Amino acid sequence: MQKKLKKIALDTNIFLKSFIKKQKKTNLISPMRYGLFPGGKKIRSKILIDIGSLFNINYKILIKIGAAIECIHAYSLIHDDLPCMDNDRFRRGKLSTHVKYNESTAVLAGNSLLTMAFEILSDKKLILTDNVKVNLIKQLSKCSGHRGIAGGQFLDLTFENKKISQKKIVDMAIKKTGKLFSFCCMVPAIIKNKDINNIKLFEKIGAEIGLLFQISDDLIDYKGKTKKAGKKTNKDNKQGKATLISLLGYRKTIIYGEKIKNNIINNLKKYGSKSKNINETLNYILKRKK
Ligand code: GRG
Repeated sequence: MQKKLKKIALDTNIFLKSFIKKQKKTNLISPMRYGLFPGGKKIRSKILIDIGSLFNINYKILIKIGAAIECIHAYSLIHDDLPCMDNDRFRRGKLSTHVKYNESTAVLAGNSLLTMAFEILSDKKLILTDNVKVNLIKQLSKCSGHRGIAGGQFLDLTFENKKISQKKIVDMAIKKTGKLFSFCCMVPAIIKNKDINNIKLFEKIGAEIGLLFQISDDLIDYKGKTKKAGKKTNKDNKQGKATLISLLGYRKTIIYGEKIKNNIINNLKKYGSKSKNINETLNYILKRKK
C-alpha cells in the first residue's frame, strides 16, 4: 500500500511540477508550490485510481485528474490553517503556508490552486471529450462550493462548542471531507458516460469513504502523535469541535467506522477481484497513523 501511494505521489508531483513550470512566473508560484510539495499522502488520487481500475481507465489520465483534485485539497488545507479558520501553525510536517509567508499570500495562493485545478481539467492535453471535461468541471465545482467543502467547513466552524446531533455531524463531515472523495469515485463513471443512477451510486460510495476518512482523521487527533501526523494533534477537544468522538466516545466511533468500512466493501463486492485495490485502501484508512 505504502509503495503504491509513493508511486502515485511521485507521478502526481512530476505532472504538477511540469504543469506549473509551463506557466508564466509570478510571486504566487512559490507559496503555491509550498502548499503543494512535497504534499501529503495522495489518498484521494489512490481512491480515484482504485475506482478507475474497476472501469479500466487509463492511469495517466487519472494521474492528471488526481493532480487537479490535489490542488483543491492543498488549497483547502492552506485556508483551513488560517487564523480565521482552525488557526494551525504546522501542517505536513512544516510551517503552515500563512506562517511561512503571510495571511494574504496564503489566501491568494489557495485561490490560485483552486483555479489551477480547473485549468488542468480543461487543458487540451487531457485526452477526454469536451463533454466529459465539462461534466468533470461541473461536478468538481459542485463538490467544492457551498453544497460541498466550503459549506461543510462553514458548518464545522459554526458547530464549535455546541451540542450537535449525530445526523448533523455526519452531514458536516460528508460535505467538508466526503464531497471530494465523492468526486474521486464519480470520475470513472463520468468518463465512461455511465447513466445518472450509476454516477449517483459512486457519489454515495465516495461520501461514505470520505466519512470514514474524516473519522480516521478524528481518531488521529484523539490518539495520534503530532510528529507522526505532521500536524498538531489533540486539538479537536480543546477547540470544542463537534466530532463523532465527542458525541459517541472513542470506542464506539471505532465500531461505527468499521461498520461503514464493511458497508462500502459489501457495496463493491459485485466487482469481484477488481475491488481488491479499493478494499486495501479502505483497510489502510482506518489503521493509518498519519
Ligand atoms: C472550497 C476547497 C474549499 C476550501 C475552503 C478551508 C475550507 C473551505 C475547507 C477545509 C476542508 C478540510 C480541511 C477538511 C478536512 C479534510 C481532511 C481530513 C484533511 C486531511 O487530509 P489528508 O490526511 O492530508 O489526506 P494530506 O496532508 O495527507 O494530504
